[in-house]
Amino acid sequence: MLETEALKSLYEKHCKHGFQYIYGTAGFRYKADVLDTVMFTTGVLAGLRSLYLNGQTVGVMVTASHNPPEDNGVKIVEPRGEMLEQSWEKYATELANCASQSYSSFETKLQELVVTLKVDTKKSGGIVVARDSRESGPHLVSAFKAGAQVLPTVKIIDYGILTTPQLHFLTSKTNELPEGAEIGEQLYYQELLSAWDQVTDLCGIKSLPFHLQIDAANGIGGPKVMEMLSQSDFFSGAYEVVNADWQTYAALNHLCGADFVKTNQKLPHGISSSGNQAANQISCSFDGDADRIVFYYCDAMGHFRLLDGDKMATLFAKFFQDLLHQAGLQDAIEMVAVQTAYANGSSTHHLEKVLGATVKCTSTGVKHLHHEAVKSDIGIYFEANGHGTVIFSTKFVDTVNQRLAASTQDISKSHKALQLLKLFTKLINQTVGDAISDMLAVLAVLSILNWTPQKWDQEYTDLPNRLLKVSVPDRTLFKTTNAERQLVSPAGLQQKIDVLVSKFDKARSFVRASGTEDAVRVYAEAASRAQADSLASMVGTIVENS
Ligand code: G16
Repeated sequence: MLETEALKSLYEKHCKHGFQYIYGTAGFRYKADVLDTVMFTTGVLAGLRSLYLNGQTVGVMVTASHNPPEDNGVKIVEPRGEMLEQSWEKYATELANCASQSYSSFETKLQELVVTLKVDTKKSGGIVVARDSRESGPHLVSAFKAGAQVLPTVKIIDYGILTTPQLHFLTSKTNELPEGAEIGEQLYYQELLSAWDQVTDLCGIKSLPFHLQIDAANGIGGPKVMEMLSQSDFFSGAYEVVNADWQTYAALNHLCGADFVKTNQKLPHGISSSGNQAANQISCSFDGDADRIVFYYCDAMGHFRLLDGDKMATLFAKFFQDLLHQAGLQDAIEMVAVQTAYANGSSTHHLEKVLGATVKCTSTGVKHLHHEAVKSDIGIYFEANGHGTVIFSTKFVDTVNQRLAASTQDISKSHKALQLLKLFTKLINQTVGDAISDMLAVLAVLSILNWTPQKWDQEYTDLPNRLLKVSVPDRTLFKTTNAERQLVSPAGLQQKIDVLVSKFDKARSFVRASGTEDAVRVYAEAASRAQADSLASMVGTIVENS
């Protein structure tokens, strides 16, 4: 570790005083101009994490994902590509807030962490870092790298601009592949396209049954998805990318992208309703760092129809359930669908009552969903906002491989089902929700089932719902329990919500503080559009006045 003088000089160059940080739903996320200090301390902490894990490489992504262009943020990724171990969020927050107080407080906390965590600062470690396309990114990465220099034995690889899931993927590959292996974004494209080609070959799919429009939110997903699809003959002429202006900083997530489409329940800028009415047309929106995706189309009347994270969860649940039956694995392999309180009541009902699937509910944030999903052999986790993936256990992979090795009838339905199960473990980025990989997986499933977007949508009908953002003086006063479905503070507010909910049919509403934006979110669903809107607005009003 650096000597006091060098440490102090780096600290003084990069840290400012006075701001209080909290590690939120997806890391630290604030207006970019208050982030220098926490970038610096995250550099230190990522180094400590790597050393603590015996030198395994950890990832760091500088992004504010769906937030407006002036925001930014940072999150640490575990060696296998998962979100930072939750017990370390506390250390990350403490170190940042000590640095925000004074140099001596920072130094004391750093020494304390080194001792408590028994970190040997002479050993070597590694960090891979990337950023999304925001204007503040380069400056914040410099502050981060300065922090990482505090532990000179930790080497940094800077991948420049990537999508968040690419960074997760590369972090995991760095630890998985032997030293000297060529690891870069090309590996990501090759793995996904190779899985896609094998799936489509196996199923005799020669071309995409839809014309695909991709709204890239004017974020980094645009150039990356174009780079990947341009390498595929299969996709040639089959798609169009709109809102791909990632170099105009102010355009990021503006009137477009997954969050805009999901929250406003309407088409993004650049995608027209008339073009979306045909049965062979499907559109999707990424968010700013391409870790979320929602699909949509327009019905014959030109009405917008959303196919969100809940619809993806039910699509994958049906698909994998069918494959498990065909492969004779329905009793050997356990499958779970993990949702949050935002999941539409109809989707939960469909999963449980129609598909007979096990459903779990966790707090918002993929870190919580992922944690629950890993407990099963197939863990399908999606937030309604389109953030999610499917993960497969070692038992699942071993079972499928053993059955494949024992299967001699390679033209049988069960053999093909086993092959598909195996290939989907490659097509899906299991480290984290990934717009590009989820897009391919959904397109593959629809093509295999021979489903149109309309058919997918008709599986169940969403209860009308409304999501509102309410500004309050202090969102930290809003505390929840029961997977965020009930408020425990401010006192008495939940009782008022319950009274309102009881006045509507099939109604549900909850309130929680956002962990990525300075706002409180209000969700309401009910039997009709008018009821859902009224309930959301009434709950919003009592939140504002609380
Ligand atoms: C992040 C998280 C998601 C979460 C979303 C909103 O998404 O990764 O799991 O659903 O924030 O969280 P909150 O309601 O707490 O603001 P992203 O795409 O912005 O990284």
